Amino acid sequence: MSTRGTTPNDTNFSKQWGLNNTGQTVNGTTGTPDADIDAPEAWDVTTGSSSVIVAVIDSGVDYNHPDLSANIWRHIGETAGNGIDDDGNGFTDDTRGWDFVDSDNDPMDVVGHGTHVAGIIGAVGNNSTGVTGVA
Ligand SMILES: [Ca+2]
Ligand SMILES: [Ca+2]
Ligand SMILES: [Ca+2]
Ligand SMILES: [Ca+2]
Repeated sequence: MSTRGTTPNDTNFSKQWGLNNTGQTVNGTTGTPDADIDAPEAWDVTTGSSSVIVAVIDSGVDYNHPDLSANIWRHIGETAGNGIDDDGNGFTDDTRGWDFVDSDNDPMDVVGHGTHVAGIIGAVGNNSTGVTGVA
């Protein structure tokens, strides 16, 4: 049980069984109480830090998603759109990561899975919108 009651105000948080399962009904199915990762209890300790960078290797990410864009990593060592690999890491203009399928600098998600995974990790929490990420 969360002692400080750290729960976010995101509109769909109550549907996120994996984070906090109180036996609530989601889409007609009743959950199993406490079959979750005890996220509110963890958030009593910390809600994460913007200094922690998490890489998601998946189908890409919708970096413009309204519940993700504020938390999307930006490569400060790379100048966008100048056609130069400014930081010398082998990838030109990789300001948001790299698309290894198309070999370009636009990792926009084409199927949605990567965006879903990124949201589980880093959707903006407590912004009265959508879901909340673990961090
Ligand atoms: Ca729990
Ligand atoms: Ca680069
Ligand atoms: Ca560049
Ligand atoms: Ca949110």
